[in-house]
Amino acid sequence: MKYRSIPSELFVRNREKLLQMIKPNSVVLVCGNDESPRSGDQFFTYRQNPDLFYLTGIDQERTILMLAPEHPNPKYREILFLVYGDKTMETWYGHKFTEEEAKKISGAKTVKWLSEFDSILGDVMQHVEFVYMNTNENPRFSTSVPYKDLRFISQVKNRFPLHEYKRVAPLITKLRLKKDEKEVEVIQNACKITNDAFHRVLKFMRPGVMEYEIEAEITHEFLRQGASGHAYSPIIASGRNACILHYPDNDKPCLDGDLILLDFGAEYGNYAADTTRTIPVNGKFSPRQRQVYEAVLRVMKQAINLMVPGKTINSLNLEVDALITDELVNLGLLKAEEVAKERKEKPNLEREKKLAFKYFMHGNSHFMGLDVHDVGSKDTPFEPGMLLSCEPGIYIPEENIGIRLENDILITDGKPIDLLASEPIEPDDIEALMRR
Ligand SMILES: [Mn+2]
Repeated sequence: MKYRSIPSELFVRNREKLLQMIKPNSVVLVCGNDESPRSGDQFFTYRQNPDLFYLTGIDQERTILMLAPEHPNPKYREILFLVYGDKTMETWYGHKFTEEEAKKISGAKTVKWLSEFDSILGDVMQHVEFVYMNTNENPRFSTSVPYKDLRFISQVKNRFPLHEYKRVAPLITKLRLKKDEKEVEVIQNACKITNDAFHRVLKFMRPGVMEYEIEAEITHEFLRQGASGHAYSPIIASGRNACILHYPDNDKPCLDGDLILLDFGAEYGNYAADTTRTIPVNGKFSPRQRQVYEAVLRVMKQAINLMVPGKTINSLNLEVDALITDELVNLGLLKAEEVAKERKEKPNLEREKKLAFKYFMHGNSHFMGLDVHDVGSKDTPFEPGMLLSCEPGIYIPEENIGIRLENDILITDGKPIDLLASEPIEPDDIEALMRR
């Protein structure tokens, strides 16, 4: 692994918490991802299923976790099934975990090879009534490709059609939403690496460089610090491209006088950081750019303080819309009378129909964790330990301006904690760092 090992106590604790949520007479079966085909004989870089990782810490393909806490044989109560690394396989593809290594990482009591899975499953199913299995219930996820969980479910169900099947996803979602201290430490490191990459960009930036050269600078810093890479495809969007929210190209030259929006984050130990900064290509904001920038920054500072227990993403969005709307009036983009009319006559208007939506057309926050857009819904009430982005923006394509600022905020009982608080954001600081 490129990252410092995570203490196995985290994964032991996660499994204990999950077992407290299941019915008696149950088995839990959670599988890891298999390799994803790329082209020819190649696979995409491996990425573990976040739920399997959350419960085991095992970063290896095709791993299966089986929890049957009431099984009469204590050795069958908690089993990790792993790919067996034989000589030929290890010669070509490298090391696979040994039994001892897998126990050390996960704290699991029993480790077996996948070749034994079918026969042990046959035994365990004799003793249980309920079978908890996993699917990806992330509300943002939809695919027509039958992924590993679905194939695993049909394999088990074909063999044991009369057991009662249950969803484990809502239970794991509940757990993943609230971060353990150990998780926060890992995320903090992902944020530190991301911040370092931003400093690198501030030194590198000048008119004429290509957007992909900036992407390369960021990637360089990520990899040299043990990150597995980007937590998502980085958005390096100069000038008007910044108004394309998920701009994927990163292939244009950065022009003197333009702003450049950078939305990027390191993935470290499978945890994501997620930041956005918008900086002047030539190192100095024009008066208008600075005016819009300061408006977004004011909103961000206020929005962070609104991120307290009891709020939801939906309720926070409405509050941030109001802040943005006031700024849009000050910037001369909306008329005060029209805003006053909207507020008075249509106080419950949906976001998409509001005046402000023309210039701020995305949400302010998403949950974060093992996925950059992590589990949890827009109506999940915030609780201490939850981690969310805070990312207001103002986009004015007709002025070639798109500004978004984004930090990662940990909800607490008191004041929210900004995990990216030390990443430069004040316009004077940005200009000073770019001068050097
Ligand atoms: Mn984000």
